[in-house]
Amino acid sequence: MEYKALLIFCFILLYRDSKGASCPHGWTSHAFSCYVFIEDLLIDFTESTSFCNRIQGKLVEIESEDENNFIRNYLLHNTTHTQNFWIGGTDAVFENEWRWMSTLEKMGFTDWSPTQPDNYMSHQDCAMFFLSDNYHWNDHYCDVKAGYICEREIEEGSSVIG
Ligand SMILES: [Ca+2]
Ligand SMILES: [Ca+2]
Repeated sequence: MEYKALLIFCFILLYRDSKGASCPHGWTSHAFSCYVFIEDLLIDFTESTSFCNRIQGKLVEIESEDENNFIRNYLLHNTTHTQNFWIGGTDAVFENEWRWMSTLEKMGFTDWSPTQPDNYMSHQDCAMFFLSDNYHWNDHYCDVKAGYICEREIEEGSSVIG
């Protein structure tokens, strides 16, 4: 009985969460994050990281297939379909040890294109959604200019939960 009550309570929290949660203007919500997709000002990996930090976010970090599907679908259907998009992951420290920038944690979920990462010419250290591979991931030269996706936590409104 208590277990059931707990389940209902969690459901209400989640429901309120999704109803009351909001993203800043111009950002798109999915699950517990807000995303902004930028393809009009193409910049390199380092510039993308600082740009996202300046707008209180981070270069997108993808923890699950669900999150990846959401972003890929967005890129395939809601962009001009002409650009690559930086992801906040790099193997610049140790070759072929891919980590997320904000935490330096090793990547769990990945969606590399079948032939990637190939570290082409021995210095491709930054991850991106690659247009030519139908927006699966590729490692590319970090100084290449591309679009980018910033991510930030969804705002809970006035209520503070857990
Ligand atoms: Ca590399
Ligand atoms: Ca590559």
